Amino acid sequence: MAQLSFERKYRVRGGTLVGGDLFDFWVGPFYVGFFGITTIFFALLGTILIFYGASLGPTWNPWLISIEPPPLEYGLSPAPLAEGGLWQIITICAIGAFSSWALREVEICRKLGIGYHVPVAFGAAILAYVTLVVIRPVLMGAWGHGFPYGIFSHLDWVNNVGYAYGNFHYNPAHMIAITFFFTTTLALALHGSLVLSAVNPEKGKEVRSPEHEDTYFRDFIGYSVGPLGIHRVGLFLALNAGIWSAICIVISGTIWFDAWIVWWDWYAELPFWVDL
Ligand code: UQ2
Repeated sequence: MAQLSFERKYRVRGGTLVGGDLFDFWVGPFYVGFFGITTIFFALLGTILIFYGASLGPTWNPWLISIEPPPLEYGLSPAPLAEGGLWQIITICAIGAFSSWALREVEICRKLGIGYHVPVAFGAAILAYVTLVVIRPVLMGAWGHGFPYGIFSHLDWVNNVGYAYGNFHYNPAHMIAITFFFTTTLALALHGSLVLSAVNPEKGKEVRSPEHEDTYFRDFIGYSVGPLGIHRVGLFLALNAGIWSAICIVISGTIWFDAWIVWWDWYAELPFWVDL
């Protein structure tokens, strides 16, 4: 079905989670919905507050602007606006905007009668962010453990937190997360190149079918995961990259306090050689 007539057929009322028909409309190509309105509200308010915070700070250099979380002394209480209170409200706006965006995705899925894979996948990214700025700070007892909202400042935060546990690359969950990030790029490179190789034949030649793609990999490595399977593999790898990232940071400072290299002492302490 042609794109335009398909969209005319499926752009119908219904499937909303809240608000009934009230926000059930499109603006140009964009579905709005209740959560479109809340997305715009939180995103706009958060952005305005970032600019306000920048106006209180020492610089307009976009690389150096930074909205800092409250000092650790404030614990988990609300802080004055200029001392981390802005960071707290901006964090609420960010979570409000991300969650609204995910729920707008859900409403679009419901309208079309498709699965919820996209909002679930976005949920893994939201989980990683919420782990950094809510779950871990709450477990550690201070909003000051969240990361600052600035381009260079958040890089400095990652650097400093990493070295607070010796060398973060010894964190086993961090190792697993990195392995999933790298494997995600491997899978997408294999998939993207394979699809393009089949659908972009030499001039004048026919587009090749998914069977050609299967046969390529069977000839090559004796196995093809299949044109549907590769997308299952891809989603699995990408979700795990985000989830293990969240795990690797949330265990640091909550259940593990030492340098991460010390964690590997269990290996030296195995019974086979501990008494040698
Ligand atoms: C495949 C297939 C595709 C693909 C790719 C494969 C026809 C178009 C890339 C090959 C993938 C394999 C063997 C699994 C790779 C696993 C990891 C963990 C990287 O068979 O079906 O569809 O795009």
